[in-house]
Amino acid sequence: MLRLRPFHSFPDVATIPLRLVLSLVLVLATGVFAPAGQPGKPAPIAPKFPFSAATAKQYQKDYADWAALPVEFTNSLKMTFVLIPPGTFLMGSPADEPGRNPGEYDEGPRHEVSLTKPFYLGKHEVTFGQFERFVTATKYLTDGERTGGGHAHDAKAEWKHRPGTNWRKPGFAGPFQQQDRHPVVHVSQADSLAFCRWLSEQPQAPLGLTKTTIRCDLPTEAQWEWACRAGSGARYWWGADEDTSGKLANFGDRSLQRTHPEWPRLNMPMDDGHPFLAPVGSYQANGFGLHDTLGNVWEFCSTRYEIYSKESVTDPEEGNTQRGFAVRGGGWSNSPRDVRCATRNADPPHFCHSNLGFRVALRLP
Ligand SMILES: [Ca+2]
Repeated sequence: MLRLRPFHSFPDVATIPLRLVLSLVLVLATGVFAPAGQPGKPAPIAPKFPFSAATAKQYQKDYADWAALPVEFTNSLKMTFVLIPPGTFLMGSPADEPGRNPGEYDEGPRHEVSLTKPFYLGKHEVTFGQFERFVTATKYLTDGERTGGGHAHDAKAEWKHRPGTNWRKPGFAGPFQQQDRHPVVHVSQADSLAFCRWLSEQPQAPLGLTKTTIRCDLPTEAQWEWACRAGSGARYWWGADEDTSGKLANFGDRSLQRTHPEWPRLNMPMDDGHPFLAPVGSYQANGFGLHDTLGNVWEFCSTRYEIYSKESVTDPEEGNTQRGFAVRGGGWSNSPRDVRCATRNADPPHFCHSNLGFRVALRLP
């Protein structure tokens, strides 16, 4: 497997594969990076959807080898990114999926989406510690801090504007000790994009990928769902059934019920020990190596909510400008029906909530 060390641990020249050197030469000569591929060898063909987690992992490795890109790399903020290869999948849920939402945030029609470009996606949600480094460096004030607070739940699951809550004071209605490895919350979509702009200027990329050739952004909603599913056509990336192990995702569960006995929502049957946020990476990864795509916090996307097309679409980017930005994956407070791969919701660009965060996508040209 081609696997580079992080950029700050510069690899021995003798270990640099020739194709990667050629990529670097291309960058230096043209300022443009493109996966070099193997001369005369076509890119690996994406597996036919749906496919298993093992197939996803193998395809990811094959594509990385072909493109001379690392499957994973870690930047100077200790943010790890994984390569998400291109492919075609069915986005949305079938009409008979249990818990399907046909209302304001319709998941149908299930339709074919092709993503033609590889990209990198954060292996984890952006953490409190990473966001704190951004704020320390830039003196940035989040939307919640500027406007008097975000939204948070009380012990009966009612959420509303709670003055004084912000990314440093999430306002959970129970004991909570903030850790650097918790996902940051109370960050709006605008705050997330500000973090991405700052991150673009940081030394972070492996050899051959520089800030002139990659762009830090949020994933589009289609990129998010393709990456989350990692081949799964089922309700969850691990299959059709709700988790009973407490090892797959941080949802509303017995630990939340124990902390808030009057919590009215249906919770998962397991006890994962985290009534609110869990440190990122506490649960198993999906086939592409991503943690917490489902659960822990909802994640902002770069695109706005839009009613799905009935037709096949390629690299969808546009959304409905009258709607909010897509948020996906569900969070610590949610019921099983609201944390499926196809679950959709949307929020305005300056909205902040104690179960809403983000992960970063790196766009390749
Ligand atoms: Ca939990």
